[in-house]
Amino acid sequence: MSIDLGTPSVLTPEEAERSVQLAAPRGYCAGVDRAVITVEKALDLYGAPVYVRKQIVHNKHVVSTLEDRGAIFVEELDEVPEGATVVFSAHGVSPQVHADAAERSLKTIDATCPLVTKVHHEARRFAADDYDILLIGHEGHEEVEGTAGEAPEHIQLVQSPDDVAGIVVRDPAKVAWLSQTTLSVDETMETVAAIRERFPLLIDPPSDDICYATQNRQLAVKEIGHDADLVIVVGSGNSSNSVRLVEVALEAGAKASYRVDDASEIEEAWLEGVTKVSVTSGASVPDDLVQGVLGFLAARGYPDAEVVHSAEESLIFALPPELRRDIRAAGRG
Ligand code: 2E4
Ligand code: SF4
Repeated sequence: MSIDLGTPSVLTPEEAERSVQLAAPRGYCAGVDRAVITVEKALDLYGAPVYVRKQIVHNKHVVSTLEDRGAIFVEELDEVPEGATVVFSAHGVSPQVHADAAERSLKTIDATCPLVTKVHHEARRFAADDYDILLIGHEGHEEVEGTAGEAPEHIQLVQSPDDVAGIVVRDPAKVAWLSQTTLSVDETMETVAAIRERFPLLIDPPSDDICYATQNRQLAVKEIGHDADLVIVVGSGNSSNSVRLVEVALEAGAKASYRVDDASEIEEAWLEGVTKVSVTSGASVPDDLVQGVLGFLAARGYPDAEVVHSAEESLIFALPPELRRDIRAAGRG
């Protein structure tokens, strides 16, 4: 009797050398976790629909999952019916948006990340002390609009070192800088250096504005990406921190790096001749999307991923106080 053992799988030398490294930390940060849970709990507590001003976080899968549960995402408050409940996104809003909501008798739940709120406080403090504030960030990004709205008459946007020559301030001895929370650390430091060259008395923020999660994800992608043939970053196209991870990977030495919303966007051609693949995700990305990418690689003969730990994270934020109060009042706390 002969037993069929099947065809022995013989790996080519190239296949045998293949590796996949997975960044840790990656994906959800404390502020995103809090914001997404805020919308979920608001839906449970008040019932659908719950309105959300702007995408709660910049991830199309998160948004569509919450839409399926009854959230309605709007661009501006005039799309929200009078008296309805509206959640403000993790990126923060200007005081004008709070005032508009009050005027329209909307019930508001503020899911702004506490680390964004911290930057708003810094803006108010420097403005109260009559500083000119140089806000490093990307024009049109919601976080920048919210922070700048705290003191529009004191704040001007600086996007890159190229903008520095054109800065006009009232008193070169009273200039401070702040930044968006999700920028490239290295690029921001270049911009700060250029600003400081023009204004040597420049005042720094009291603590880092680029948050711990952004910094850790950039550190992690450098570690797994500097010698990679390909770095796949999972995240949406409007997610600043996700887009930065592609740039940081390339800057660190990765031969190629692409951002995808999910595995369906990976192009087969990207894998041609690729031995070492590294994978990470932005702060607004649910991990099942990353697992989908690993599954895609496994189906093409890549081995299980090795998780590379670059930093430990344990921060958790309490839910917005206005939501906690309503949860308690409903006897669900
Ligand atoms: C709020 C502040 O700012 P970015 O475009 O990276 O936002 P995203 O929603 O992708 O990430 C979460 C977040 C939210 C980051 N900082
Ligand atoms: Fe907050 Fe940082 Fe997460 Fe943004 S990336 S939501 S600032 S913890």
